Amino acid sequence: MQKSTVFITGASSGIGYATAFAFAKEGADLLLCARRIDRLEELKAQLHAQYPDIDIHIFQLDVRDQKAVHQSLSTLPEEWRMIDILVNNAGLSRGLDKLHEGSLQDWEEMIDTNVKGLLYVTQEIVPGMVTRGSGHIINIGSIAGHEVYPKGNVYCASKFAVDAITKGLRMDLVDTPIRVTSIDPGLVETEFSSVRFHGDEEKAAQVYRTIKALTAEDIADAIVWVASRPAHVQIAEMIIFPTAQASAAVVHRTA
Ligand code: NDP
Ligand code: 8X3
Repeated sequence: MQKSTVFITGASSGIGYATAFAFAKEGADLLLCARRIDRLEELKAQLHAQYPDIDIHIFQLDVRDQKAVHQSLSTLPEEWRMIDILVNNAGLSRGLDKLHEGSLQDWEEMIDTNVKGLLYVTQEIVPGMVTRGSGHIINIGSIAGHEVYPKGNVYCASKFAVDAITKGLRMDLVDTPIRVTSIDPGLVETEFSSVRFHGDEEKAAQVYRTIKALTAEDIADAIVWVASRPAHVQIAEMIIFPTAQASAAVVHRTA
């Protein structure tokens, strides 16, 4: 992992943020993007203070904007072009509504970010991996990409799409040394629910009520683990639940 280049999308918060620290600990150089550049600047300063020997390059990017994705990734400084590990993490849910009562804007935001944004980034990065004959793509899917739950409709559809894209990409790269992995968590306490409920913190807190949810660090730990297996070992997918969760909808709450 030492001096590998790891590109993490959506590093300004939650799983992406924790993953930056986890790879920094292993001595990897970090390419980090998100829309909130102020957060990334703060993260970069903290990482540098703790891990002075690694190189970090941050940039502002909305993965929904195909032209911006192409522009920023095709004009990266020379020393940042050889990406060893891509962590396609940028994503979000918006709303928890019956389909017929859902918001068109919420649907478009989820599909544009979770599906199209992931595709745009992947298409920019994978050709270089193919040319070099090495690389690892780690997509952050979800249990929502394996099971639909009530009112999860479009978010679940977007994560089912991530599952299909991961499987398809793995098939398309099977004749190369490139690995493709999906990390599929259940409940992880991040800003995810606050974003889902458009900033309603009370509603967001209810999601993690009386259970010990996973932390972003738990997921980061799994991401570094899959990335650090020997080159011939490809972890295809990993579903990770808190111990109090048994499926998308079965969660044991003590009150
Ligand atoms: P957070 O809300 O804490 O983090 C989401 C990250 O994605 C932020 O850094 C955000 O940055 C970034 N992001 C969102 N939209 C865009 C965009 N258009 N362009 C670039 N970056 C974007 O949530 P999590 O850390 O929990 O979520 C990370 C991933 O994990 C998501 O794909 C989510 O679906 C998945 N996941 C989360 C689970 C959970 O329970 N928390 C469970 C299963 C999967 P910014 O706003 O600055 O752009
Ligand atoms: C996030 C997990 O169950 O809230 O993808 O959809 S869930």
